[in-house]
Amino acid sequence: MEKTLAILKPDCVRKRLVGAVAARIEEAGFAICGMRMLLLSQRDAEAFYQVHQSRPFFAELVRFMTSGPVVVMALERENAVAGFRALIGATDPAEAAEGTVRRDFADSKGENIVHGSDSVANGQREISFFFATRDLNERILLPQP
Ligand code: 3AN
Repeated sequence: MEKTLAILKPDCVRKRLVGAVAARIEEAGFAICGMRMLLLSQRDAEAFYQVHQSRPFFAELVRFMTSGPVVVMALERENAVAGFRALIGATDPAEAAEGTVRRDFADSKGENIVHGSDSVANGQREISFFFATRDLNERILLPQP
């Protein structure tokens, strides 16, 4: 089954929206196979967002992502990567479709509540950045809805 990585960003935790966002994730049919809360170090944030290192917003992105705890989730569903990006909406909440997580909860392009992997290959890479294989509960171990 396809997997994707979600990060509930520091703004999501600060606004006490972890439960609301997790509910939307589960309502959209995703199984949570792994979940933990952690504070990203500067080094981890730089490594995780390495592809963006030459972008003008890189320093701001790293500063924000290390500004408080995040919740990382490994999610599983058919078409998980595209389905999750549809659920969260466009990067800029002003451009995100109605009913999406970012449209409803995010303040700006930078502080946009949630991260979702942008391809299946990146999803696998990003999940292994945060989770050991033994920490992932495959869907077969989770009760079906
Ligand atoms: P997405 O998270 O929707 O895939 P990307 O890959 O374009 O968006 O950007 C990665 C992250 O960088 C975004 N989640 C966002 O928080 C941040 N970001 C993107 N554009 C900007 C910007 N103009 N200013 C500040 N942060 C930005």
